[in-house]
Amino acid sequence: MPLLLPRHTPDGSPSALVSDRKDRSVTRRHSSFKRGPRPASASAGSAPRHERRLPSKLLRIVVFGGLAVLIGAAAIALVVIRLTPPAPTDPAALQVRASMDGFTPPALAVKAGRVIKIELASTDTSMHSDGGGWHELAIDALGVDWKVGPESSRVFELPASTPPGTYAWYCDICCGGKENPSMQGTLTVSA
Ligand SMILES: [Cu+2]
Repeated sequence: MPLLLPRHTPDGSPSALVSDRKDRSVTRRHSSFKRGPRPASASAGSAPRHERRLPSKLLRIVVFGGLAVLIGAAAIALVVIRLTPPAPTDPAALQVRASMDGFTPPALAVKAGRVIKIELASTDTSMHSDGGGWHELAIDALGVDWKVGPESSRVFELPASTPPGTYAWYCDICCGGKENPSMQGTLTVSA
């Protein structure tokens, strides 16, 4: 009887206790592994990594952002420089700007009986493979063939004796020649 009772009850409980103790020790070890050394090493190792990564990321963002801003500013500057005509040398002259995009303005209207001064400017640079930035204002009917170099201007004159009429002008240097509609314009001389 006494043998049976201890066998039965201690058989279950001691083993259970042992197993419990083992489990606790295991969980302790586990927890000690999880909460103890691991987090310490992980936090010690990963936190500085994060701190190291953040500045490098910021640096990349700053560098790439700066490069993007610089490239954008350079592109805008190039466009502005290209679109900015040379300053008129003769404010009294009619201003005509020529570029690969055409003439600005594409039409002029003047009164007959007086000298017509026209300042022709090229806003294109010499880097243009088509014509090298040179443009022309030619009016066959008047024997006019004015030419201007890249990023420069010249003042030309039509005599006061120019008869009233509508004269087509063209540039035959660039953009496929005088057949290109954008390289054409009209001078109207009214009586
Ligand atoms: Cu032209």
